[in-house]
Amino acid sequence: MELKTYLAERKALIDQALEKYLPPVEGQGARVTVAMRYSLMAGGKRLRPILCLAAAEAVGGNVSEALPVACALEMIHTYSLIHDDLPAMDDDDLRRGQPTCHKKFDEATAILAGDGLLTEAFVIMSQVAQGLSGRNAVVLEVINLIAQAAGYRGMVGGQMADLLAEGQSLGLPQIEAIHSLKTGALLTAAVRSGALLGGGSPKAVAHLTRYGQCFGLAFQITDDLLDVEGQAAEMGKAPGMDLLRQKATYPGILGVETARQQARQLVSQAKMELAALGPEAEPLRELVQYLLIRRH
Ligand code: GRG
Repeated sequence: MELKTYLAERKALIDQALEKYLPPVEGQGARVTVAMRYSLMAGGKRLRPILCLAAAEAVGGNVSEALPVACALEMIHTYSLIHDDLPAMDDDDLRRGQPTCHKKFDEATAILAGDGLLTEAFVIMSQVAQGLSGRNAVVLEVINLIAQAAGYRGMVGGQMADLLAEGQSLGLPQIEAIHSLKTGALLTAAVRSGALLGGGSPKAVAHLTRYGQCFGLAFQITDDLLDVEGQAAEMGKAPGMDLLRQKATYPGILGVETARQQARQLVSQAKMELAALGPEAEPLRELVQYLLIRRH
């Protein structure tokens, strides 16, 4: 399997579906829908929707049935990036290689664009139940787990803890707790929701959930490493910001080499979780391996 081609094909599929789900950019309140489109279509990796589709595929499920939820996950992720970039939070000027939403528009519009994407995600997911007749209980479980992962029990809670921790010296367990909420929860929810929508057995769903947790932590460690070693042109944002903001990071606590070793360990743990699955799980194997060489 050629991962580069797989990623490009999946990204195209997701971008096409997102186009369909985006609200029209005319009429009352058009400014907010223009801003929603601007940030959503600014060119992210589409990692969360790709993971969701790959997990559905890994358990023999139908990719097209998981596609609406995959798009909803990308909307929730984009909302979190828009709000994270605001002056009240990370105060960033660049995201995905382009001016952040509040720089391109203004702060109020950026807040509303984030709110608009978050709520639209739930419109899309609740409509899935109407399309998958007879599987409403599964869809409801998926909506519930994504809501929990995005909210104060997950990403929002992790973001709060991360902001409060700025300038403090944290230990490894505290960093791990913050990141498993801030970054890991939505990534894990993406994998778990795909496995559920794909009709995975409870055992397969449990394996894939643990895969998602390892993926989430490995993703955060490699994100921290990129902040130390990455190139602005490849990352679409400035490196070195964690140090500047006195953020607690894995390389900051462990050193670059040990952090890299930790990421490798998590990647092999994630792959072990896939051992019970067949060749349909190959994209998930390749995706987690890719974390170790990613440059953005
Ligand atoms: C504002 C509720 C709220 C939460 C913000 C996701 C997040 C929480 C903050 C983003 C800060 C950050 C850079 C975290 C590190 C991991 C991360 C989420 C990176 C960005 O995700 P990618 O690499 O981005 O998947 P693309 O642009 O490819 O979608």
